[in-house]
Amino acid sequence: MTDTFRFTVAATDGAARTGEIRMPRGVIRTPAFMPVGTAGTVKAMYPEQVKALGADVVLGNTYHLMLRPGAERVARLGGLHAFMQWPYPILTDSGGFQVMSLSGLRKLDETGVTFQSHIDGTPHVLTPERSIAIQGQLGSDIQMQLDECVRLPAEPAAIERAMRLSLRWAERCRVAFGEQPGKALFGIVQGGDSPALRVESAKALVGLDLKGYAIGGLAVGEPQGTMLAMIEAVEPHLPMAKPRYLMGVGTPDDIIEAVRRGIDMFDCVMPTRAGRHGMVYTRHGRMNLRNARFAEDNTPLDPESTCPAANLYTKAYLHHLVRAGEILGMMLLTWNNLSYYQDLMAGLRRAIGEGRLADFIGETREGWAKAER
Ligand code: PRF
Repeated sequence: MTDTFRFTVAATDGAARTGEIRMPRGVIRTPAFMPVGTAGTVKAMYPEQVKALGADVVLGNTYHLMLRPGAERVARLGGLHAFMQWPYPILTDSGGFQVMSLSGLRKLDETGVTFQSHIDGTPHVLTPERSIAIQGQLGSDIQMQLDECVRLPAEPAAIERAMRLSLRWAERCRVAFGEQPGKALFGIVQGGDSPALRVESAKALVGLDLKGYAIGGLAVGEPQGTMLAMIEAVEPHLPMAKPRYLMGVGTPDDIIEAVRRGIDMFDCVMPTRAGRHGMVYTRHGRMNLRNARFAEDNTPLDPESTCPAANLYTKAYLHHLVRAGEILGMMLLTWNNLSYYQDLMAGLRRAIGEGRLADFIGETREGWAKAER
């Protein structure tokens, strides 16, 4: 049986690659940035706007959706794609990471994780099998294994225990997922800041022959250099022919450095969350529009951008909206930020295709250096 989930690398430049993941709901051009749509919405954005910016896939969260409105309800209503009017690919995170960062009272053992809802305190259990069942009810196209992510710095023994538990959970997720043509289960490499544990985790996951591999447990408190060293340790052990996803990363600079080291997929709340807090990303760096120096700045964020949020409204107006707490301020800043991130990814893809990644990175950094701080 031929699978309708297929990844092809079209061009490489050093360790960097550009290609396509084809699946029944669409094509993901890589390297890809996946806007975060935690609760069935990329906050402050219409789905069609997200697509128009060039996003081919959004991320949904098992943790949030199982608590509200509930995975069974989403399934009865036709699945997450129909529910949120996003007919393109959806990747869902498995829940473990969000349990650790959001829920109250939690207990983790071999079986899974028991936790209290951050919404109403009700108790819930997430096992590898249940996480996969929920991701199936949501209709997710790319499902993530349940894993345990430890924040850094951490004791080596704690890192090793979590990595081995995550491996055992990966096997259980693989059994629970079974064969689903057109859909994918991704494993998650753990191992903290230990190159040896990272390599061991990667090799064991590759042995499970999954359709893609994520690197988790990074951007959790360690310096950027440590994160990049972990990517470099793992990358040679991941198959060339399968997509690689760096979870929860990152800043534009993190993304560039990770793409250069062979990463194909990213997700991060940064552009959306920052946009709701007055921060904008532009070709000329990051700016906080709350700053008084924008009060009478009658120029747009970026006249050369194709996004109206960047080329039409003035900084003075955006500053006013942000200061006044207006909803439109959040909408426009989020729109601008996601536009910037998607344009960056398109630029990276084009540069890798043309074998000029180093030049593109240099030009991008020169632009940031012009930041009005
Ligand atoms: N595991 C899962 N989701 C994640 C992470 C992880 O380690 C991270 C770490 N940056 C973000 N999201 N399942």
